[in-house]
Amino acid sequence: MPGHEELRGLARAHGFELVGLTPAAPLRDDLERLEAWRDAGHGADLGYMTRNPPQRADARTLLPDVRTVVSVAVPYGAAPTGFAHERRYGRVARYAWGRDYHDVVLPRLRSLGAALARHLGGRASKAACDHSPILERAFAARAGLGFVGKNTCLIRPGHGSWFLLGEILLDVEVAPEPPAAPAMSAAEGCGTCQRCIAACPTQAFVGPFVLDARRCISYWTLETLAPFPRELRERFGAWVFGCDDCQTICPFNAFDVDAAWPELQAEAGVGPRIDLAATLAITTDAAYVQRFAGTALRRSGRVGLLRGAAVAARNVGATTAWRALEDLARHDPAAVLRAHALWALAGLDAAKARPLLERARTDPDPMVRAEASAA
Ligand code: B12
Ligand code: SF4
Ligand code: SF4
Repeated sequence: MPGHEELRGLARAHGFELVGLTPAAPLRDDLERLEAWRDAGHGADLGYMTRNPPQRADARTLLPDVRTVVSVAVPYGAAPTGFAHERRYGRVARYAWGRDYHDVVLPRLRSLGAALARHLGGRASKAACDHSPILERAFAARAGLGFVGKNTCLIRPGHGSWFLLGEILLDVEVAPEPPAAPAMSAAEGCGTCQRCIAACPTQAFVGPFVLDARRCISYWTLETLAPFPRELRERFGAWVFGCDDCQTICPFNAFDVDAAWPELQAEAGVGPRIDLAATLAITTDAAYVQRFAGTALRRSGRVGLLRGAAVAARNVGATTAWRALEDLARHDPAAVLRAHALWALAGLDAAKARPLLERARTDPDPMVRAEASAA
């Protein structure tokens, strides 16, 4: 059986520099935490993680004969602390600047999985990244890749948290590697720091290590097509896709890290910002797919992204987007877009928006009528 150095060499040859492995025994403490999170309603409608917690804490859900979980961390590059919206741009979280990471990470993981299985004499391997129902941070922490911070992100001292996680499940046992340094516990890692909790613009942390997705900008902009809660909208600032605020503030992220692969660099995708007027002028799904093909933004769909772009337009004072917002408010078939466009127009210029708001009082959709009344 090859040694750990040989396994690392194989991983490196596939582009994975940060690798750890752990026996596949189910996660116990993490299962309790996941259940508590679900029971408190913090998981919102993220059904695939909350439906059956014991399965999420047990890698056998994905590969019945699993014996070893190999975790990888893929740096996507550090995000800057500031953002120049110039009253016209919406902000994209760092992990989504380049090509869609699911498309980039999974094929390499599968190919590494096949190579590892071959070398170790296994029969099967399974690759997972993000969408699989498995607690990726918890397995990665147990594999020694880092510790879970109070912002709930996996942090690796010396690297920060600007990385994605992926796993390869193997049906062969690999003796655990002796740790290079003693693993840092969550309490040791963060110490008395609480910066991320204070920095969250929507106060999404109910306490250290506990995030309520129902208040998180990342959840609202990525995971649901529902209307944004009115009381949170102004706090979304310029964010249109994800949010990095609880990571940029973290002292472990106080230095520059490069993206591991060219596909994850800004030049390969949409980069740090999108023009709000141009985005809000996208009227068909086909035009949307063409604009955002190959990037993670494609996953929100036209309605999901334009809803956030309307809110950002008001928050940054993007009067350049007035025309596009007016068109959405008048004609868009999606009620959620008509409603969010009205909210944006009312905030940009209440007097000028009045005729549109009056008109919307007879809109066929109750959500739009309610928005017009509230404005
Ligand atoms: C659902 C989800 C979300 C939700 C909920 C996030 C959350 N914190 O729960 C939303 C949409 C809000 C979200 C946002 C983001 N996400 Co997300 N998300 C997921 C997903 C699919 C499941 C997470 C989950 O199960 N949450 C439930 C909670 C209870 O579990 P958990 O956060 O994983 O925590 C477990 C352990 O870390 C541990 N733990 C928790 N607390 C404590 C406390 C102590 C003391 C200890 C020791 C351990 C511990 O126990 C928990 C298990 O119960 C994972 C992929 C996956 N399949 O795992 C990606 C994932 C966690 N997301 C990721 C990313 C990149 C993000 C964003 C940075 C994207 C962005 N820029 O907008 C933000 C970060 C927001 C944040 N602070 O978490 C990465 C994280 C990489 C990293 N370095 O940690 C993952 C792993 C995807 C990937 N493959 O790379 N995400
Ligand atoms: S991603 Fe943004 S909104 Fe969500 S917890 Fe972090 S700082 Fe708060
Ligand atoms: S900001 Fe402070 S408390 Fe939050 S994760 Fe980083 S070190 Fe931990």
